[in-house]
Amino acid sequence: MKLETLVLSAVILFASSCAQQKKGVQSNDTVSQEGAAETNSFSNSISKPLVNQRYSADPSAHVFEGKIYVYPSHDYDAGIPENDNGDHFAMKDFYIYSMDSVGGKVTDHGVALKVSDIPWASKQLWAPDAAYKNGKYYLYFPVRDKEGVFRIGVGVSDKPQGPFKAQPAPMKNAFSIDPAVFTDNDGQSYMYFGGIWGGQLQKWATGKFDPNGSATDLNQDDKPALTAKVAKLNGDMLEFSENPRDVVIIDENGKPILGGDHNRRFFEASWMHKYNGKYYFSYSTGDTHLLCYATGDNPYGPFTYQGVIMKPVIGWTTHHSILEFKGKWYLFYHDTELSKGKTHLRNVKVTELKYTPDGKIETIEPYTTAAK
Ligand code: FUB
Repeated sequence: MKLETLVLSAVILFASSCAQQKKGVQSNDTVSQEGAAETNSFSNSISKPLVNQRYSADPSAHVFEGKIYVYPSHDYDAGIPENDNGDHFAMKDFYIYSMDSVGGKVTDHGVALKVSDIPWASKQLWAPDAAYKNGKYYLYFPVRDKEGVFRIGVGVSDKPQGPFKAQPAPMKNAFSIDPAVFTDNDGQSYMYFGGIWGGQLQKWATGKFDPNGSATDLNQDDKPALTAKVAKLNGDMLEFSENPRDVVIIDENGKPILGGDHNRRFFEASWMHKYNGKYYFSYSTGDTHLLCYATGDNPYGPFTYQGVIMKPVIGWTTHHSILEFKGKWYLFYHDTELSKGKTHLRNVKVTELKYTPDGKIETIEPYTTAAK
């Protein structure tokens, strides 16, 4: 085991033992500041939580009307024990935030959409994204339908902060979790989506939902890994105009990344951005907790694996977005600083992202190595 892995494991163990020892920590979405002194595992975080009044995760950031709008999940404690299926992520609504500048005041716009307002949904409102076209704003969200299958829906609003009115049915041919919408310079929008394990992508391996499909991935370590999906959106932004395609990530030899390559294979949290004419597909590796990226020449790929954007944060999940604002690039991400290490109670953060002259992204360490 590498020294950095040992150090990180020790930090995670310390953080979760603090969380377990702690009495009377928040029981729902109210963030307790009590006991902050014992959280020195986070004292070397490179950035502070953006939102302190409630938990927030999976931040999708966009510039709308000259401001940065952040569309996160809203974590709360439903009292559901942690499992590999992600049942403890039981979110039921979205709150949206905006800011005039990174580091400036964060405006809380309140509730933008609730599970109870989505006619076909049952539970688990997971990571959203947003887009703009022709005077309307669109909020894309994954949620389980009444049969427990994750599908992707869309809500519409006149304002970036909502409230959003959900369409009466999920988007056709959209499934699994973590929608991310990218609009290219020609105005065409694409949705990237999917996530394995609790995100159920492996249950769609045949193109149809198989309730008896594998609980994790394809269980074929020597075969190409499951991929995220991408599809063009219609002009009305409410449906796809084509069947979803595979987002293939290849290695330096042009071969697809294999299912057993857990440090590089796609798990969840797709994001697409463009830098100097190249398409950067980024994602989480899930059980190895890395944010990675791969580059290509067009929105469909294939994308060649390039490296790690961010090393593991404290907390199981890692999920991000990448945004250019006033000439600088930023990584929005989350960790579990406010809950002192509880996997399902996360908080959104932001830090600057830098490129090397050859277009590589410099790897970010979320905690500095200097102790206290
Ligand atoms: O927030 C619930 C799930 O956790 C998201 O959909 C994943 O990306 C992971 O962050």
